[in-house]
Amino acid sequence: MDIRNTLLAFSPIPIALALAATCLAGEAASTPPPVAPGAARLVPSLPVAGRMRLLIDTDAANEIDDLYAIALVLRSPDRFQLEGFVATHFLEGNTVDSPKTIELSYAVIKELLASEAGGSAIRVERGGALLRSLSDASDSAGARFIIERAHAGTPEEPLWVVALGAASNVASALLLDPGIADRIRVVFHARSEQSWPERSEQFNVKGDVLAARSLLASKVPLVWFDTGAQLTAPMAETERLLALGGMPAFLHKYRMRQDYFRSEKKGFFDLGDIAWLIDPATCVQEEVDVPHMDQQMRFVQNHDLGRMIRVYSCRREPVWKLFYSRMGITAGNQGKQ
Ligand SMILES: [Ca+2]
Repeated sequence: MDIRNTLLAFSPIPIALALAATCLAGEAASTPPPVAPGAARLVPSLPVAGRMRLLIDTDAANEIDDLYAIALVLRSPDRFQLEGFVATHFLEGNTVDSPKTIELSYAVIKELLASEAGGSAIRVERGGALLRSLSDASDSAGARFIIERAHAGTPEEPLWVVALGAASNVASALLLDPGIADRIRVVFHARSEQSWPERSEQFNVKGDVLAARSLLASKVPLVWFDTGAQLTAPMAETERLLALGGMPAFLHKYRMRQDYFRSEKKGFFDLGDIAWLIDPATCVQEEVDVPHMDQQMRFVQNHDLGRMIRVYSCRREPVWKLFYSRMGITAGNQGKQ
């Protein structure tokens, strides 16, 4: 069903705001951008240098891109102080079997971590089911883990929560303890750049629409990561990981598990989120008003939810160059050891 034409009545971003969209790459963390009038919502800004406290919420068993994203985190201790992972559910067709798919994600996260020295010691918690309403949290060990690690920091040293699957756990954490909103920054992988600003069409959003809506309506500083399809990788490129052994080899071998993973046109979407956190110049971003969303995943712009960062394009070559260099492949070492 093509409903885009029916959505043209929704107001696009005003031209003045579009012209004022700001590229924040390299912005000093000490000077956060202004918040829209009447909305006490901080616009996230990446620290220019140094480490970020990071927690990854992932539906790792659903796809292959989560694993490449996690690997980049594990090989970037200069940038990330990794607090751990939450395993998240995912859609199968049009339904979500939360207990089953959370367990699948948990197992794949543990399998990947076991391939990397020291990885098995990293904490992994299980997330919860879908939200039952916009204000009804789904309590879980994963949501409590997010709350715990949020309180371990301060507004000046926030926890960055990257949701690479449905937003159930981070939305629930915010509902269970709204006091964490100023102690976390949320990056939500909601890749749907072709249909912005009319609607989202994305798998993670569809996986828990109430959670995505709750996240938008919350006060949490938010990055709407709206891209990543550009991050394709021919088999011949990732095949170079085999010679490195360990986790890099695991990543390429994982591509053999499904025909879909082997496709030359396969996007490694979630890799973009992590590359952006390390080097925002690998992607392109803007600052926009936070929209509301209805249950049909259509955006409704009332200009009353403050501002957020929207990352809307990734540059393929710099992202993969960053990834391969962190895995141990450089121009002079093409994975041959
Ligand atoms: Ca994912």
